[in-house]
Amino acid sequence: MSSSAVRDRGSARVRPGRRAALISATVGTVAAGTVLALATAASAGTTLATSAAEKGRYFGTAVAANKLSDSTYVGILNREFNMVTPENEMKWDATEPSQGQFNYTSADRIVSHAQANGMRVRGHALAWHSQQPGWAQNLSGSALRSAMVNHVTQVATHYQGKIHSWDVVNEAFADGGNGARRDSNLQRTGNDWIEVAFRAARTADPGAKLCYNDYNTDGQNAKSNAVYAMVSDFKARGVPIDCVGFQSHFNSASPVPGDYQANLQRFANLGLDVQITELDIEGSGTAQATSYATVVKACLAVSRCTGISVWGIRDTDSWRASGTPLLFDGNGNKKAAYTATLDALNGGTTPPTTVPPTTTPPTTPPPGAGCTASLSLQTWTGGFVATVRVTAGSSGTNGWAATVTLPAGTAVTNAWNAQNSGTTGTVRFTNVGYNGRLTAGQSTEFGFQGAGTPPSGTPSCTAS
Ligand code: 9MR
Repeated sequence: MSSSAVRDRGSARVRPGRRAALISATVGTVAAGTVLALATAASAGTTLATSAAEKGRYFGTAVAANKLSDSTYVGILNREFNMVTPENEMKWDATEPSQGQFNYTSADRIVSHAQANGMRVRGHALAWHSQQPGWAQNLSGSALRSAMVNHVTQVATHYQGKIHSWDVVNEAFADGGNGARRDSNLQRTGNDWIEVAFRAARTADPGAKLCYNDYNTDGQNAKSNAVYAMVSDFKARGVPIDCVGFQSHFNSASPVPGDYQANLQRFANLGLDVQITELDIEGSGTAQATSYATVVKACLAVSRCTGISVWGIRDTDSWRASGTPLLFDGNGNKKAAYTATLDALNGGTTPPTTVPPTTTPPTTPPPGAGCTASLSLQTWTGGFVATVRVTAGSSGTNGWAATVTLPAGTAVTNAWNAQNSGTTGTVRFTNVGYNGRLTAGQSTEFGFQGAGTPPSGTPSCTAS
């Protein structure tokens, strides 16, 4: 039976909005999660939320508080989604318009609506260079740093226990090819501003998942490599981070990258969740629908991709309305993109990965070999990021060292998941504390960034 037939039958049985009301009335004070589970069971596979829930994921949308009085909008919201992200209402300019004076009116409205309807909330965003109130824009140095920490603490405390995931820091890396941090007043307070924000958020709301969120990081490129390096470093040093958000704003100039799934997977392999946080895809018809299906299938194929949120409900609700990038048209009708998304959620022919690839035996290692290493590169003019995959031979390893020979004039500028001795010529990378011990055939990856010409050839590997 086609999923649209299932959908039609489901709709005929009971209108979803009424079903939600009935369940809420029946269970009364039962926890919100339980309400969600019951609603899921009653409407399996007929809405985005229920289909995603069957795959262990959420399906969310950005919500604008001023649209909660629009009955068409709210009807779709309540029927189709089980996660909401306030589109602008939790940003710094909205929540702290004057220093130390917090205003949660609009954001609270969205949170209340979510709680009343069994939806979870993604908080967005605690620290960001954009949409700062004027007073913060005019601060710098230690005054700005203190104001930022206070803001994170106050807002995360206000919503403590109500937020599934927080975008603690948003868009902190620059576009372009050098993998640098974005210049901003926050960045100028010191490179550690990001980890300081994460630590403050953890203290304020230990139950919320803490995410780093960005755009143009959806495929493997210099920007996503730089985020990857930061997250690796955070994990190695115990900075509290639980998830990475991939905004996934796509159009013809910036389509869904071919390595989208692989990119989600490599972040998941660092031992945290990945989330698709602001999905929209400009276009129409089959092409748009196919792209949506690609994104959904990629998430379903990555076991730690825990949910997908679109950036608005109807095309007319979008920040890019002229690109008609969403799942419902301006009248609230389901588009082809909606059907493709629902079908992809219901398809699930790709089973979730239950074993992270870092522990999956790769192709058979040479018998008796201590370890082998392979190199992959992302390059740009004047620089590169190298990812080295170390695979243990038949005896496993207690530790390993991989040696890479760099061309003259090339230098390592940064390394993660390994310790380098030297930066030029023949550079030896040894394991760090958590990735030296590999069982036979097991792999791990480390990376380094370099200035100059990338290395060629296969790194050598020795095991101890
Ligand atoms: O959708 C948001 C739009 O209403 C605002 O005017 C805009 C202002 O910066 O922010 C939009 O949301 C952005 C989100 O907060 C962060 N990622 C990019 C989104 C689109 O610009």
